[in-house]
Amino acid sequence: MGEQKKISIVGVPMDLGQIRRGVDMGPSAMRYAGLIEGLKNQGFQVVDYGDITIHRSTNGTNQEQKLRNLQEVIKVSEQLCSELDEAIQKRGFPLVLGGDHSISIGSIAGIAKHYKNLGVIWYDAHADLNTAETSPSGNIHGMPLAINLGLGHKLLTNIGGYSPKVKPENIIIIGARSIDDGERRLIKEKGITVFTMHEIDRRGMTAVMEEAIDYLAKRTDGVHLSFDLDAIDPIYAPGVGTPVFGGVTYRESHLAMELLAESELITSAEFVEVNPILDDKNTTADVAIELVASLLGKQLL
Ligand code: NNH
Ligand code: MN
Ligand code: MN
Ligand code: MN
Repeated sequence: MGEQKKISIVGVPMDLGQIRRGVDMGPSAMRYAGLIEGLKNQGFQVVDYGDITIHRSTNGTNQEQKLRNLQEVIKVSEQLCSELDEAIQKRGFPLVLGGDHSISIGSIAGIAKHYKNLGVIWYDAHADLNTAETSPSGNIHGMPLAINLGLGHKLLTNIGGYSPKVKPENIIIIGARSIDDGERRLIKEKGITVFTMHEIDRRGMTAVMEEAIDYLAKRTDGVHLSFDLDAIDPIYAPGVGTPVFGGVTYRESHLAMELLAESELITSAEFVEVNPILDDKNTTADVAIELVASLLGKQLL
């Protein structure tokens, strides 16, 4: 092997985008599972930037029902945005560890400014396309994809000082099986490509991934993978805040990561919603780091 490839890891122990505690322990759970050692054994140079500091308001202010913990989420997003901007300038492959999915607001803000036409693969049981108006929960972790499209509260869409971060035609959602009414409307209106569980069942993961890869390879100059562990069936990944049955299997997810590795399409990634408190041992973090390894080219032989 020639020059050693560098991976820049940033942990975001964020749980303010939803209401179940414990997802803030996601970065520790993945490190504890052996993420760093595994990547080093795979031949990577690993730079761990550690975790971003999350400031919580102790008096419970900002509990605005429609955008829970808005001010705190903004702060974390700005900080993550500049950390990733810096990591990319230092030529590392950004690997972000969540934290709930609201962290994607800051990560994509930091990453998208380095591309003219960033593609995004949103691997998730949910579409995360709500705004304050359509959200059934007020939880910001159900909104990051809309925010990255420039839809939602101005202070969130303008993280990093620009908006939008991604074009609707550069987004592919994979694994969806819980979509809210407002999200369904937005998907149709914007023409966002969604491979729901129906397409995965019917056509198989290989066909779905090949189509996604082919499509994004032709039209983007970089692709961010946003991997929500709740995309995987809770039988295999029980440690998530909003489990939805009937999900992608462990094997199918490995296959998806292997196909992405082979394509050399992915230029940054995040693994989110790992909640060790809700888990069976540390199973979900174990699964997550195995998937990271596959995404980054680990092979059996
Ligand atoms: N769609 C619901 C909401 O907006 C649930 C979102 N939960 C997630 N998204 N875990 O990935 O509140
Ligand atoms: Mn820059
Ligand atoms: Mn999500
Ligand atoms: Mn989800």
